[in-house]
Amino acid sequence: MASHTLEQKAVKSMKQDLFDHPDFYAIDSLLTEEHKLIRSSIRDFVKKEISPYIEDWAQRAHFPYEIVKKFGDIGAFGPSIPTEYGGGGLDYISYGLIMQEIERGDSGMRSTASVQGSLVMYPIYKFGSEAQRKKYLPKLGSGEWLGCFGLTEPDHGSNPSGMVTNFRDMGDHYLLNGAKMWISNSPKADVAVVWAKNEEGRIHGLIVERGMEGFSTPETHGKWSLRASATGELVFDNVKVPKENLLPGKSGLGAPMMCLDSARYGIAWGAIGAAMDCYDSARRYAVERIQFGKPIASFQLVQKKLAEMLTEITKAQLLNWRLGTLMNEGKATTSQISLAKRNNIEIALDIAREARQIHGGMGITGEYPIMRHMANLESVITYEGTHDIHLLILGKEITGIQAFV
Ligand code: TGC
Ligand code: FAD
Repeated sequence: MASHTLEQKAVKSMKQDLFDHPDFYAIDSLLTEEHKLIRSSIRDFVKKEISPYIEDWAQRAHFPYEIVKKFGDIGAFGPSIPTEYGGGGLDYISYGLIMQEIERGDSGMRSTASVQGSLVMYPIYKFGSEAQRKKYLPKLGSGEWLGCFGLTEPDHGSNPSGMVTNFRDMGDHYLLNGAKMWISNSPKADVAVVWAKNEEGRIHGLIVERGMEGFSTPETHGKWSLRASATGELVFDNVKVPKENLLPGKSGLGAPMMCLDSARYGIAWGAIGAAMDCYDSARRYAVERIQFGKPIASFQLVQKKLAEMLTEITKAQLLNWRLGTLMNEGKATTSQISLAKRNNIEIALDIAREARQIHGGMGITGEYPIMRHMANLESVITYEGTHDIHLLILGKEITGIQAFV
């Protein structure tokens, strides 16, 4: 195979996704039968509905909108939200495994799922009124509607508490003004959970619906990363938001930060999915590719790369499993989640870079998933809190001193 032409390789990679996960420390024995069943059903879905098409979508910067309904059908949206509200009613290990498998396919696809579940359904479930839960959650859970989460602004990324998007109480409605930037799903979203300040400067969540006058969602073009995910802005020009669209359950920065805890947890698992795909591809390629009359896998320097990849993946799998058990017990802290997100994305990026080396020139092509994962991970290491912000969250935990300002 490794001496085939580019065209032959393209045909082969389009047809076959042979991925299997490494389980060097028998972590599967810590999972329940239900966990394994969920993982294998999502993996089958990814092999059938994502792997054959993802290179083409990414090359064309195309967001496959039809995937939204399909994700709804397989329970990828809001796995840990109760079933009566359109979620999966599953535990956090299941949620993690779902994110891992989807990101194994593509980080942009996982973005679509984790934004919908952790950043749109979760705040409506956690802070919404019963009427809001009933109106929005079933449609979001089934994929009939797509949602997005607006926290970041052009001038306030790492420091969301400085946001300037604001709303005024006009008696029978709120008047919303401002803009959000870098918003996953926004160009196609039916609803947006938007974080804005009231007249007193207190942050609240508002549900803004497509079609409200003065609300637009321009798409962001020219990304080299997450090319199969739709990213855009949210622009509010005197948008009249009905009063019943304010999330009543919690205000202050703590509300969006709680959503981020859930999403960052999912990303910690997702990143390992991307890392495992790179490792799996590199291992297969190394065994098949002949140079100097031998498989390149027989050279010590190649074995070193593979051994180090497996070591880091195994450590990250253990980290995720333990964090998942803490999440299930309601004991996981923000800084524990930061540690896992930070570590797992860093090692996933390192693994993608090493896997790229093992694939030689082929590693830069779309015939293998490596460059796509690597470019995607450059967004994943920045969104939901940059690598350095997570380090500072850990620094504050260790020292009791915050070093953000
Ligand atoms: P700080 O003073 O630390 O806290 C302000 C208030 O918030 C409370 N709080 C939390 N509450 C619950 N859970 C948490 N995890 C919380 N973190 C903070 C805190 O107790 C305090 O409450 P109160 O009542 O005392 O006022 O806030 P700070 O302004 O110093 O900022 C801290 C910092 C820098 C760590 C935080 O702002 C941060 O994490 N910045 C990064 C921003 C970020 O992650 N943005 C993500 C945008 S969404 C996104 O990227 C989606 S991509 C999705 C995809 O496509 O997959
Ligand atoms: P900045 O905050 O300007 O940071 C730039 C650099 O400065 C970073 O290296 C950072 O670590 C460093 N820095 C900043 N402050 C400090 C400090 N105090 N100490 C040390 N270093 C510091 N946001 C949403 O709300 N919803 C979404 O759906 C969403 N999706 C996204 C999708 C993509 C593809 C991308 C790229 C981003 C998305 N984001 C989203 C935004 C994302 O959360 C922000 O990009 C991120 O929080 C960083 O903000 P920033 O880009 O403004 O960088």
